[in-house]
Amino acid sequence: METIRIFFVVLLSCAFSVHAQTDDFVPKRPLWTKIRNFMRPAGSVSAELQPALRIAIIDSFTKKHKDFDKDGINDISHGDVILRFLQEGLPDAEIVKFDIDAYENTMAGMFLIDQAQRLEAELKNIIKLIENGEKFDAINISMSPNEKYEGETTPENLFFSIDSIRANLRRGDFMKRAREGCIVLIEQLCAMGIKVYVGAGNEGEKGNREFNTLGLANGVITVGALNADGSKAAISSDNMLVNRWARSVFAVTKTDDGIDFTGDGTTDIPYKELSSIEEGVANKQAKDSLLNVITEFIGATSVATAIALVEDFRK
Ligand SMILES: [Ca+2]
Ligand SMILES: [Ca+2]
Repeated sequence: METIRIFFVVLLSCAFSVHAQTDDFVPKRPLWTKIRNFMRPAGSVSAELQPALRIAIIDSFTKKHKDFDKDGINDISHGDVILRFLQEGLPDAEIVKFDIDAYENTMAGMFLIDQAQRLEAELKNIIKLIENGEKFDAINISMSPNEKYEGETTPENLFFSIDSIRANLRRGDFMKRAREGCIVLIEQLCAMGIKVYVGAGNEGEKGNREFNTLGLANGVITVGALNADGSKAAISSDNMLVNRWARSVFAVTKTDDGIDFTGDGTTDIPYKELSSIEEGVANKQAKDSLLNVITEFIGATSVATAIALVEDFRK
């Protein structure tokens, strides 16, 4: 194989050295395009160009989710909130976004209507990229396609019911089958040595009647949420699948030009991106007008998931 590749490299460089002056050379000769694509499949990045640390984040990036200025209009997507924690925690990492909203208004979107179906599609995309030579060290999945506890299964014995729960998922409707599909793909990624982080889910205050099915995958890191003082957060799901706990609650404060929601004092969303602030309003005015209405803190297992990943990869 290597010999064939070297042969093509030589062949290709000869071809380009002869025809380099002809701008439209490649488009008029699709054969060369085919050879070039063989040499470097679409989407691949050569190993020497890749940064030391490469993280995938699968989340919702198109739909706005969080309303910071409490005017009833959301200001930022769920994915962008989580992304910010990863970027600040691992400033040297390359973080690649996989947007589950991207299927909206597409042909695929007609079939991928459930969140787990979209997640399954993105996990398949990541595996394809890896097969094409891309590297990922970790995957952040701050999503929880939940299932209800059934029969004798409780948070305290959930671990021992994994086989029977998964058998039920396989026999279930398209949404249940997508959950099992995600579990299989996550196990495949874990077996490649990639650390996959999923949130435990936010079922704590609701009585832990549901659990995140992604936590059923062998090798996955399922993260529960802690308060700032290290105690378990009431909102966090808590069950036998949770094998990691991380801080999830961070104060939201005002900076000179926006809002800091990661607790480090740097701006994470500028005032001008908040829905209540009209463009052109001075920062000072924006700051004052938000004085009493701003959300006080942010926190859920989705944040804890990113924090656990950051803690594990921070040098
Ligand atoms: Ca708003
Ligand atoms: Ca910040």
